[in-house]
Order: sequence, then structure tokens, then C-alpha cells
Amino acid sequence: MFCYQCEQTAGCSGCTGKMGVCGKSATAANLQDELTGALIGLARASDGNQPGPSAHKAMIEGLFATVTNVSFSDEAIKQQIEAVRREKEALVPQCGQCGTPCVRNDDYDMELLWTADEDIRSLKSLILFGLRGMAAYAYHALVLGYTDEEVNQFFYKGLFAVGEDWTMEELLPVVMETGKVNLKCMELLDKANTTVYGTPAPTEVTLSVEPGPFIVVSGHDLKDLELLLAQTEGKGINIYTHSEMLPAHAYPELKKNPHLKGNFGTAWQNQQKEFDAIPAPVLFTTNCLMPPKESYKDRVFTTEVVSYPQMVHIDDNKDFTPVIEKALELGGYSQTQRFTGINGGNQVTTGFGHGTILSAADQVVSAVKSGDIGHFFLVGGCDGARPGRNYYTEFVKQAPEDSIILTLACGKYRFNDLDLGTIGGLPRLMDMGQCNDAYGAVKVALALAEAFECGVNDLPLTLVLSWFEQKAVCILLTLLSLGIKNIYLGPTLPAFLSPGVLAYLIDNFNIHKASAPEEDLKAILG
Ligand code: FSO
Ligand code: SF4
Repeated sequence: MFCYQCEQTAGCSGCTGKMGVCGKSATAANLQDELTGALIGLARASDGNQPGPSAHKAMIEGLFATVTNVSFSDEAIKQQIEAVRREKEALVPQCGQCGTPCVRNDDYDMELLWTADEDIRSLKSLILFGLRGMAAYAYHALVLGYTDEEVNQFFYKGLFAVGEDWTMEELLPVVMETGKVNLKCMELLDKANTTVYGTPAPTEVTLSVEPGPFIVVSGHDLKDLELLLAQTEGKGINIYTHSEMLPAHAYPELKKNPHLKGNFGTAWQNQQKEFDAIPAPVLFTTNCLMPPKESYKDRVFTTEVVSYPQMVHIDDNKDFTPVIEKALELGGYSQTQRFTGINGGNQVTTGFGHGTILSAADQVVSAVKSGDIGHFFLVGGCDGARPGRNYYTEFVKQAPEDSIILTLACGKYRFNDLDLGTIGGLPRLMDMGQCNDAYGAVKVALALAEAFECGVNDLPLTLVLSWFEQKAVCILLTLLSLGIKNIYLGPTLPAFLSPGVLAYLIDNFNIHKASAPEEDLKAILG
């Protein structure tokens, strides 16, 4: 196997051997390569043909399944390979049956990518991993009935480029286009979420768990949470969010359910410790699933494209009865359990989406003009297990008192239970939501730039991002496609950035590797 798509990759260079650091087996990794090769074959076959909704679904699901911490099951990946090949066959039914096959629509051999020239491999990796992240967002929009033809078509265009023998000059525009189209995809998901569930509003969420049966829901899929809330209504079962599901509390149509009680646990990498003794089942709707330990593996359920060998998978009919029965069997705690966040706080606040922040735009602008607000930081992104990620906690703690901290994604658990006080009636710490809500952060930045009649890069705003997996890659590409410069990225730089491509990003976008909070703050504010 070879895989170097996430931040925890072995030796900061690539997972090889029998198993990746994430627990993905070599067999699953090789099958994921075969799936990706089949998707490139589908992209090739789409050239001059018109793939329809079923091909788009196979494309989106196939890409999403290869995101880190999503699919560990050989069987599930094999079924997806079959589904992709059926879609290709439907597009080019006679292909390969002529006397002199041209191999134009063949599946791609991923070995060609992993052994390519390092700069070409780097650019193609940016495209491929960006597409994987974007597919996750397209998937969540699709389950809510929202789809966009430009987004769908770009999956084929991007993958086609990965399979071609192109130069750096030919690949670079596709890298930037991946970011541009991902903005459209995140906008689509924002529209889907806010149309179906309403505009998020600031909401305090307890970290305590009440007595009685309960279910913990992890991942990013709001539709699954909605369905589970409906199926548990009146059954005496409480629902708690976990990790990236926390922002669900802020959506009016989800919040109205009285049995949506609070949030359990912190970011994904702590799950093996946090789920160890929990008297309740856990439902994973998306990443980040870690290999369950013996002590709790009978309590983990998966759905959508998440899969793990021998775990109960809730299929597309969405009958959550096995999860509900497990919650009733385990019974929950006998007394209220008071949990805290990483810094000892017992509640967190979420729901500062672009709708809420922009409704206070006048207040924000006058606080900047009066000097009450000196700087904005967006400290967000994915969390991870590597040491060094307390950089983000320390950065937030050391940020000056006249600064506003916007945050999003699971990296926020490093500091979201801190009380940072207020400036001019505005909380200093505002949780904008999940990773996909980076769309909202872009919207706020563009609105501020307009209010101050300057470019985004001229605002007193710095993006301090933590990356872990491929959704962070597509978000980074979106920010670059908007021309946003001076981003601080950490805790380590992606292994798939070759020295040549990294030099390009530094020269053109002035990307900085996060170093030490005090040094970075000094450089930013000095
Ligand atoms: Fe985190 Fe995992 Fe949202 Fe990622 S839970 S690491 S960027 O999947 O998706 O922030
Ligand atoms: Fe390694 Fe990350 Fe790939 Fe897992 S997803 S095999 S940890 S690089």
C-alpha cells in the first residue's frame, strides 16, 4: 500500500506496509486505489458522453469513501468498485469489444501516480484529495435533495486530469479550479442546510449527560441526525452530538427536538478513550471513525459511506432500530454525568454562522473603527492526534484581548470551552460550525472587505488553520483560489507538497508553516 493523504501519515512521508496509521489495512488501501482508478475510468468514459444522476452518485460516493477515517471495509469498497464499473459500462456499452481496443476508457493504474515525478504527483494529489473532500460536501447536499451540475461535472474533469500525462503548467489551473468549484459546492451545502433546517442561531450546549438511555451521533450528516431524532421521539432516549455534529444544536429545525440534549466528548482523536466505558451506542454518519476497541465495538454503528468490518451498518432504508434497541439495552447513566471540555468548561456555544455574524455587521464595523476590535483570527480546521496541536489552544489563549476568534470544524475542541469574554457586546470566541461552514467564513471576510472598501488581504484578519484530512485540502484550495494570502498552516505541512510545489505556494500565496504561537502572533501583529 501507499497512502500519504492525511496529516498523520507515517514518518510525515507515507503509510506503507500492512497498515496505515489510521488503521486502514493494506488490502483496503489497495482496494481504494482500485476504486479511484475505476473512477478515473468513469471520468474518461464521460468525455463526449452525458453521465446522469446515478453516475454522479457513484462518483460522489466513491470519492467520499476514500477520505481518511471513512471506510475500512473491503466488502463495501468492492461493492463500490462494481457500482462504478456498471456506470462506465452504461456510458460506453461497446467499449473494449472491438478488434483493436484503444484503452482510452480503461481504469487508471494508481501506481503511475504514486511513482510519478514529485511535482506532478504533488499537483495531481492536490486535485485528487481536494476532489475527495469536495465529494463529502456534495454528498451531504445530495441527501438533502440539492445538487449542482457544475460541481458534478468538475468531478469528471478533475479526475480526467489526474489520469492524463500533463505538465505542471497544465495541472496548476485545474488545482485552482478545484478550489473555485469547491466554494460553489460549500455554498450549495450551506443553502441545503439553511433551507431545510433554518439559519443557525447562537446556542449554548451542555457537556453533561442526563440519566437514562441515550445515543451519541458523530460525523457531519444533519439528515441522519434528523431521521434519528424522529425515530427516537417519545421513546425516552436522549440524543447527544459528538465532534463535528455539535453545530447541529444551532439549527432551529433540529434544536426544536427536546431530546436533542447536549454534546458528548471532544474531537475525533479522543474517541477510543471517551467511548471506552460509555453506556450507550454511537452512530457514525461520516468520518472520523477510528478502529473501535474491544471494550466498545459492540456499541458502534455506521451508516452512509462509513463502514468497518463486522460493525452493524444502517443501510439506505434508514431504520435505526438496532441503534435504538442498543440504547434501551444499555440504559445510559443512572445519574447526571458532568463532563468538561479540554480546558475544564462544562458548556460550549455554537451557531455563529454567517447569518448571525452578518446581521451584526454594523456593530462589528463600528467596533473596528473605534479601535475596540484590533484583529480577527480564524483559528479553525481539523484536529488530530499528533503532539504539537496545543499550538492552537495556546494561540487562542495568547491572542490579544482586542481580538475576535472565529472558529470552525473539530479543531475548535482545543479551546471552545474557554470563556474569552466579550468586546462591545460581541463574544470574543465565535463557533461558525462544521468544516464546510468555511463557506460562511469566506462570506464574512468578503463582506468585511466590502464594508472597509479594501481587499480581503488588507483586512486585520489572519487565518490560522489546522489540517488533517482531505476536506481541509479542498478548503485550502478554495482560499487560494480567492487569492487569500498569509495563511498559517499546521501543525505539519502535507507530505504531498513537493519542495517545488511548496515553493510555488510560498512565492505566490505567502503560506507560513505554523511555528510557535508567541512568534507567529508577534509576526502577524507586529
Ligand atoms: Fe474533523 Fe474529521 Fe470536519 Fe475532518 S471530524 S477531521 S476536516 O473529518 O471533517 O473537521
Ligand atoms: Fe496513512 Fe492517513 Fe492514508 Fe490512513 S489516510 S493510510 S493514516 S496517510
